[in-house]
Amino acid sequence: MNSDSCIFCKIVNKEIPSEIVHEDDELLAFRDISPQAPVHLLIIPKQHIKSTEEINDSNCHIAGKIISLASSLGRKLKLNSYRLVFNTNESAGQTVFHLHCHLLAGRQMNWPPG
Ligand code: DGP
Repeated sequence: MNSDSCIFCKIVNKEIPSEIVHEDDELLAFRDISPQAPVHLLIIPKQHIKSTEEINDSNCHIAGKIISLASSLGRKLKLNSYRLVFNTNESAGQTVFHLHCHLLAGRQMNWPPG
């Protein structure tokens, strides 16, 4: 899927509405349309990166920024526990092929996740 048909690129470009909780030059964070926990945010780069498979030495700063933003949102929302998830490819549950970090909180999380 290229960026023209990518649903998260459309959210970045405000062609599709979303409940945005943070925006800066490089990142967008918004509420998941199908929440799996009381707090379920998606943190994405504005740049179209397909998945963690496309993270490399030249763009890995974005992964650090995503985790830093998750930490900042955790403090802002006063979350004392949360889970960060990057699904990579279909068997792992990836359905949208634009890199995203799920931030899940507000309920007991099980491990292993299944
Ligand atoms: P994954 O399965 O890891 O690829 O997660 C994709 C998530 O994206 C899934 O939890 C549902 C969410 N999602 C899909 N389409 C939309 C949308 O149009 N708006 C919002 N806010 N979330 C979406």
